Amino acid sequence: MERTLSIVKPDGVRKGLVGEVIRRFENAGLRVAALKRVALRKREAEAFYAVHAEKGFFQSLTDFMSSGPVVAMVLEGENAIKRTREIMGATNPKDAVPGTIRADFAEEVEQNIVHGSDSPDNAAVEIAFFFSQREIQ
Ligand code: IDP
Ligand code: MG
Repeated sequence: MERTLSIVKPDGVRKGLVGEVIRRFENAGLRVAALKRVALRKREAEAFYAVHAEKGFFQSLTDFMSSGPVVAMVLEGENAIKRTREIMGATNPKDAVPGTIRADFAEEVEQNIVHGSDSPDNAAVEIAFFFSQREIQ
């Protein structure tokens, strides 16, 4: 059993893809252990993506991530981190395998619909960023 943090990004919420994204995770056998809709402030988006602070796209990415509400969730299951990222597809939708969320719904690398943690350590930090212990069942 493993937990990961996924986010339907502001473009996914604007396009009405919250249910579709959750459906794909649930169809793969992942369980939604926590869920919330939240509007990130610019500073919060910068903190969440601090690992990318030196990248050229950091300002644009954090503007985008604070441009509207997101839906954050904790997903639970065997190999949840790897499986969530497989269902999401590659970062750049041009490289993503057809049938993945990013291949099916994203048009460009920045506004790519969905986030998923990339390691157990990052999953723990990212889950704690959005959820308190009592919000995770
Ligand atoms: P990931 O979301 O697949 O883990 P990361 O490399 O961790 O990809 O990048 C975090 C997010 O930053 C991406 O999901 C995407 O929104 C954005 N991003 C990544 N690379 C680029 C880029 O080259 N240009 C613009 N935005 C990017
Ligand atoms: Mg990443």
